Amino acid sequence: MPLLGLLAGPVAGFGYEAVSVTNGGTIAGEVTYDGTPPQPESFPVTKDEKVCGTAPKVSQALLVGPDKGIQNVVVFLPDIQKGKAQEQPAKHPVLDQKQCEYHPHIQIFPAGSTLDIINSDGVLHNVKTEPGSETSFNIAQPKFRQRIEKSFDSPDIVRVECNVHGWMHAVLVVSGHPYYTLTDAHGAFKLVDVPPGKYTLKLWHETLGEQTKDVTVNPNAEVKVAFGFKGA
Ligand SMILES: [Cu+2]
Repeated sequence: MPLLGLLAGPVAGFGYEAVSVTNGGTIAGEVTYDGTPPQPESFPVTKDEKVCGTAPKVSQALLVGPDKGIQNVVVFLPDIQKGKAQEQPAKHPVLDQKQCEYHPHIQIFPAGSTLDIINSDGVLHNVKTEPGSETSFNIAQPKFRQRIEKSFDSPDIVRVECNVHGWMHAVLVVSGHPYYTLTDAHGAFKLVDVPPGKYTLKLWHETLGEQTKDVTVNPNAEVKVAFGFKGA
């Protein structure tokens, strides 16, 4: 609804103000798994084997490295009011369905983006998000429909699944400002150019849940924060 978007003003809104950041600090840290991580779930391919392949699909939901670092944890500052401007990407972000898996499994893009949902497989997929939210939709994407465009106007964390291939899961993180990141393969993260001040730092993981910690960012300094998620 472009008209509504126009009336509501710039998407960069959400109570967030872009300013030039001088003497910004860094929040750096690690997220580790406390205990022995479970083996990733594995799902047999039960249809469309010619395209999906015959090897079982291994869940990407919980990735724990040899050093116990947890990859793909969303790390962000939920309450930040001002900071550097959020850049809109030059190209549409893409969610590709290839060999009956989503690529990438998880991604962050700014609110106001249009996501290109691509069907590279030439089989029927169904792209479904959680019901009951502004970002809820449920679209069949037959083999001849190679691209669907979907706009995401508000910050959110959106789970995507395919009802045709039950193992397919993805996460879209729609950011309201640039202070969002994902942990790397070692569970490490860094948020830079944060205006000095006190913040709540939030973590979100698709199976482990959420955690928060209070952090104080000092000018031109790095604050270190460690998080642990306990195994079930
Ligand atoms: Cu599918």
